Amino acid sequence: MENERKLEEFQQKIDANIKIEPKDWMPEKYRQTLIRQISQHAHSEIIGMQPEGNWLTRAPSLRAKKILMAKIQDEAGHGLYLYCAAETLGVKREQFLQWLHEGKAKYSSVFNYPTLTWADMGAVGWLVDGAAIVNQVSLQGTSYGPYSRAMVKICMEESFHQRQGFEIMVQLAKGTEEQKQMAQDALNRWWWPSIMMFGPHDSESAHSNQSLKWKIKRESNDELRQRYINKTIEQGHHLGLTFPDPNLKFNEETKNYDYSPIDWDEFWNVVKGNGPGNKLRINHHIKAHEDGKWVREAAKAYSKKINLSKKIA
Ligand code: BYC
Repeated sequence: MENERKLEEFQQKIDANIKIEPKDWMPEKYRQTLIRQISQHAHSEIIGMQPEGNWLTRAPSLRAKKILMAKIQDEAGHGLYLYCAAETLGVKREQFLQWLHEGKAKYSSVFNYPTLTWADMGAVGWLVDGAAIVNQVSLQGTSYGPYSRAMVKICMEESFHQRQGFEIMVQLAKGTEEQKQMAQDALNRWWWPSIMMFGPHDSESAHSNQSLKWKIKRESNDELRQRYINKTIEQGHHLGLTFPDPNLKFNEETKNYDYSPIDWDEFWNVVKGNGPGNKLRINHHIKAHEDGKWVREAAKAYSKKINLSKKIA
């Protein structure tokens, strides 16, 4: 009875758009869902640095290199805010990383594709960050306070990232025939993976119903996917590029773009660890984590020393 009353009060708070804070009572399933989603979101930001890091040493100008470096640093910062938000739910960062390394935690499927040319830096910024923004603007309204506040800061930086990518696409699309081809090829390869970022269709989404009821998610996978498609098509037309989907058509009745069926076999294959870059990404993360062990130990030893000297003083 006591639990039922608490659950009812909890739902009333959610319905009244009152944020849930770390010390508030929450159903265990709400906590577990947030732990899963926020930590996966953090892992996506961190693993997402790898495909772009691949081009840092080969950026075509000092300007392009500085901008790309700043963007990648921002992604690291986003990962750190999100790990902090997830830690408020009672799980340590080391645990999150262990789940990632053991394959128990996911990260966005899109980061398992390779970045083959400089145009991919444009397509990742334009499409991948563009998709991420649509999802994250919606998540600013999530019911868990620390996650919502992290999203507000992250979204400000993401809009700069999307523009960085679009600028590269504009330069290439308006450049030589060969550069235009590079831009087209990058769009062809990143279009479908960016659409898959929003997750399975609503009818197949295991967590959506409960997450929408608890306002962890504010809009469904399909609603966000459609918004992303509608806005991105217009931008692609501005670039003079074509989308790799013959069925992409504006539907006067629904005021949305219709699109071809998504290849869910490909999506689940990548999610299950068999995409072109899954092993590379995880192995690289494990190595970087092991290489950084001495830094973490030194930082801990230093903070112990500081605390000790404070006690003595
Ligand atoms: N990839 O019931 P569903 C960035 C999984 S990074 C892999 O709909 P949910 C950037 C899902 O986890 C921004 N797995 O789940 C960084 C679940 O499996 P589990 C990344 C996926 O959670 C660097 C199962 O499928 N953004 O911006 O209600 C450079 C069933 O799905 C994916 C976020 O992480 C996927 N794409 O909804 C550039 C956003 N989709 O966990 C850019 C935060 C689904 O039961 N996350 N799955 O084993 C979310 O908004 C939600 O978690 C999702 C999925 C919409 C992704």
